[in-house]
Amino acid sequence: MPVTYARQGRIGVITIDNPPVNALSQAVRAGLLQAADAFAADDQADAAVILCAGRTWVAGADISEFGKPPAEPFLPALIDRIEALDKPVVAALHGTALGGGLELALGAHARIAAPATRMGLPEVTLGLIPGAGGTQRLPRLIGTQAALEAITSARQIPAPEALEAGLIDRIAEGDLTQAALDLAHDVAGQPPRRTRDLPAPAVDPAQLQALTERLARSARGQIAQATAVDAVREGLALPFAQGMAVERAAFRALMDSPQRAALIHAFFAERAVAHLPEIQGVDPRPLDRVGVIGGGTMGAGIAVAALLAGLDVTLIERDPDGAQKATATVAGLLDGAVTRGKLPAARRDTILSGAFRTDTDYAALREADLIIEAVFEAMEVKEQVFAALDRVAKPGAVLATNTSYLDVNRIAEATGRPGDVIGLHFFSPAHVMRLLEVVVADRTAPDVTATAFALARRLKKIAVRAGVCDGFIGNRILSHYRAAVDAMVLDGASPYQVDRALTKFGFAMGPYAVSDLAGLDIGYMTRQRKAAERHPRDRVPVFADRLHEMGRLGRKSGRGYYLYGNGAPQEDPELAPLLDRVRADLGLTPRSFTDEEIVARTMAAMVNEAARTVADGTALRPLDVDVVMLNGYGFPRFRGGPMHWADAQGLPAILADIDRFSAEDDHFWQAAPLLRDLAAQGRSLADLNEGTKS
Ligand code: T1G
Repeated sequence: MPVTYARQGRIGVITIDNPPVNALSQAVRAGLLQAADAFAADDQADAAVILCAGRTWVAGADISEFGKPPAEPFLPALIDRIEALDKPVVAALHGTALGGGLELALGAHARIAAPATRMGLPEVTLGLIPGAGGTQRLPRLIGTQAALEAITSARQIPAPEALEAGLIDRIAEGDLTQAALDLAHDVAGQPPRRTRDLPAPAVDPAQLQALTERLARSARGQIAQATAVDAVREGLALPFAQGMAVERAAFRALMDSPQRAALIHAFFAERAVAHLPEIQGVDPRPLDRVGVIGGGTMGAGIAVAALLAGLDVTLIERDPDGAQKATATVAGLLDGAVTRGKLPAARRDTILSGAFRTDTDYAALREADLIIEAVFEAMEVKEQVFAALDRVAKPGAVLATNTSYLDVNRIAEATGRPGDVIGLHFFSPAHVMRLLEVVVADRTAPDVTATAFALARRLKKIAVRAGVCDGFIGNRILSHYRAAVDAMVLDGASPYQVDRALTKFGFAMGPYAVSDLAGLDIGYMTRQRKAAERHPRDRVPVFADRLHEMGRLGRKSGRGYYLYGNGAPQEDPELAPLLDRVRADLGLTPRSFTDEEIVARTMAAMVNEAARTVADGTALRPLDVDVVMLNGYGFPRFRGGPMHWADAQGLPAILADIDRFSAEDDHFWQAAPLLRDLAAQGRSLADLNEGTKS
């Protein structure tokens, strides 16, 4: 039974026990209804406490039920039943009281929280709005503006702030259950304070307008946030019951939206990626002492990510000067974390005086459990590093390379312990980006893979398993759809139009702005590296080579595709004539592209190469590709990732696009057999995500 009712003295105790997060499944809702009725009928109980077993108060509705036929009792009605009781009910919060869990607490007559409790209404992150009274009760407790800020930001509110705002009545000193019982005793015999009966707070149209304008930028393309603002504004102007009807109608409409399906797919996919058969039941190796080789941007970022996770880090540089520079970089990144309020200053000081050290001798890595190499991206250099590590590292140490494309099998062969070697492809900045591609080589031992996933959990990153190939999952797909957009520019499209079309589609940045950010020399070196294997029909973005030769490297040189001054990047009037000259030299007659065609070609190329990565096992499932593209490449989250998006478009439609484009270039545009097979069988890419809840 996930919900029980008992009595301690004259206080009823309702306990929810539904691991792992006490989600409000149908069984929990039914159990709560029965417990509320039992309490109401218990004339020995003057008040009641609702509390949760396990690590957290209710963390929300049961997301795995979404998309299925709704089952009674519905949450709003259950909360109304509890609120309507004529004896007071106290909610005792701990852990993360989120979504429907917080809404349940708002229906209680008093709320007490353990000091470390965090609470919030994160529904907009799932493409929804609070659907069980949050838009109508929360403003009544903390005011319209504060409620809307909480709902549209989905942020978690710490208990002290919640107390200050009036969201909770007490912070428990000592044992939460006892403190909740004490509060119940204090309110017993008093008329229950029903949130619904509190006066609806004022709504300031100017504040709402300002919030709406902010959301148009911060939540560009998403519908849930604006819907929440409307539900609060319209609902608060009506009596409570009618306000609830406004909320319910808006909630149900969002429940049927593609954005809700996409965002919930993303939620479960980001958890499913760690469910790998090959590491089920496999214990990871120890992780406490980490060695990092190379103190450049990536090495320092990796070191800081490990330090922030409480790990001990020894960073190796070639000479004292390099070690000094690395220390300064690490200290600077930690200072940034302090400035952003992510790290207490005292913690930074203890890290720098204890958990972090540099050295110039590999011998300092003798005790390291895991060593991550982040040196220059050249196979010879990597092989030398790993041969040296083989001589120094203790037996069982995990030896990881941060390479972004090199052959991890070959790197492993540079050691006498290939089973201990794995790829850990961090994304820059490594102490911020959540994605970690775990590149499993042919001879990597399963417990080394398990160790990589345990490291990701420690670093609060999302690890995705990738096979060995040029570019693994993300960069391989990126280079393919980048070729599609470059071909459009060769054929007449403006890079600025491409960037605008793709940011309107929802990408955080367009590909040409990304090139300027990364540096045009990166793309230039990649093209040089791949030149030997270039197919005669591969189309080369010679305009990118021209810019590189002109020393226009992007942001770092103040000029790339865009001009960089003090304000926002500016379009460069000299780019169009340069493109015209390149097209003329190639004998190309430029044509125009619509924004729709720019999106269609980009997405068809992305989906096509993504399907190939799934077909050849580089990516385990389509959801692994989605997680990579959402967390490493700015793919719009409200579209769920390229694989989810392709299913939403319908694979036949994607194939029709590819066939249409193939008429112009049947070298680049060759439909992935997996797409053709699935379409022919009437199946979807999601069918390949078997065994997950997305
Ligand atoms: N429903 C179902 N399963 C859930 C769940 C939920 N709400 N939350 C977590 N899980 C599963 C998750 O899939 C994973 O499963 C396991 O629990 C541990 O989660 C009416 C409609 C609570 C902060 O959005 O933010 O209420 O992979 O790995 O890192 O208005 O889970 O082990 O099989 O994330 O410690 C609103 C979502 C729902 C909160 C814990 N609530 N959850 O993080 O563990 S909509 C949310 C989280 C709603 C109402 C509306 C986090 C967490 P598995 P985990 P964690």
